[in-house]
Amino acid sequence: MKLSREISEAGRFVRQPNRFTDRLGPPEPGRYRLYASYACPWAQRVLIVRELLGLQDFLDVVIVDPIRDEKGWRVPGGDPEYLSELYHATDPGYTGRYTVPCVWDAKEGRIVTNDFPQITLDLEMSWGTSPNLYPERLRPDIDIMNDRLYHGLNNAVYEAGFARDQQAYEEAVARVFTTLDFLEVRLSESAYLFDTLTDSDVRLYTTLARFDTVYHSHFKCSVRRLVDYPALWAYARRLHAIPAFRDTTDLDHIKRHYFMTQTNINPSRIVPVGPELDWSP
Ligand SMILES: N[C@@H](CCC(=O)N[C@@H](CS)C(=O)NCC(=O)O)C(=O)O
Repeated sequence: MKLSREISEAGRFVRQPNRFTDRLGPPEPGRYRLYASYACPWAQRVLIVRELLGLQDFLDVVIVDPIRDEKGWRVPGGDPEYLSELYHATDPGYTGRYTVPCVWDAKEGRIVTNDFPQITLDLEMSWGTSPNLYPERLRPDIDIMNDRLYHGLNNAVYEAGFARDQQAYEEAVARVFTTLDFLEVRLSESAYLFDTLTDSDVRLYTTLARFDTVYHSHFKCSVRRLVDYPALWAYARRLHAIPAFRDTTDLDHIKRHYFMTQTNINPSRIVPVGPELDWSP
């Protein structure tokens, strides 16, 4: 499995760099197509921002099949059959994992970007400005928060789940819960991470949406559940009530993807029943 290349000698998961890092040009109907999975937290960020900013006419979306086999993500409708074909059309020598989210430029016939942290910022800075999810006055603070969220939570849950070493796992789990504890305090004083809804809330939400259903069990982030954090759980449900968040949250795709595709962690491919969660605000 290619993921094994991203396991260090010390058994830590070290994510591959993003291969395609060009920036999106100006919006042009029919030109750009986002390949996304409802299962993937990095892809859901882009789906949420696209809908919040009303960019549906400028960014087409293709949702890939949630179950991935050894050939990678499959495209329902078969154009192309596998996402890998777009990676190889762009770079015939590509040897990494074929990841979502990525943006295909139909005009130039290439993947412009699979650089997930930058895609939402590009949309926010140059494609749609209302609501302003990346206001200039908050940018330095949002950048710091996003960095903290990535290392302490968004990617740390993967570091816990994919660790091949007890100490590496424990270190990642400790970071996850230190971060959740910090966020619980912050969100007990404020409705959003800042005084208005921002890119950071989108990034936090997609990890929280998967936490009790997948990360708590499958990735062994088991110290506490999201529902054990009153302010964070209320915040997650409040965001879920916003259509752009709710419409792009598909727990069926999420569960089937993680439990049936990551067979290194769950060889039986059994998808758990539950947990029962009431997402109403
Ligand atoms: N582009 C990043 C993050 C995006 C990412 O990991 N997406 C996952 C889904 S959540 C994916 O597409 N994985 C494909 C694979 O592992 O083959 C990476 O290369 O690690």
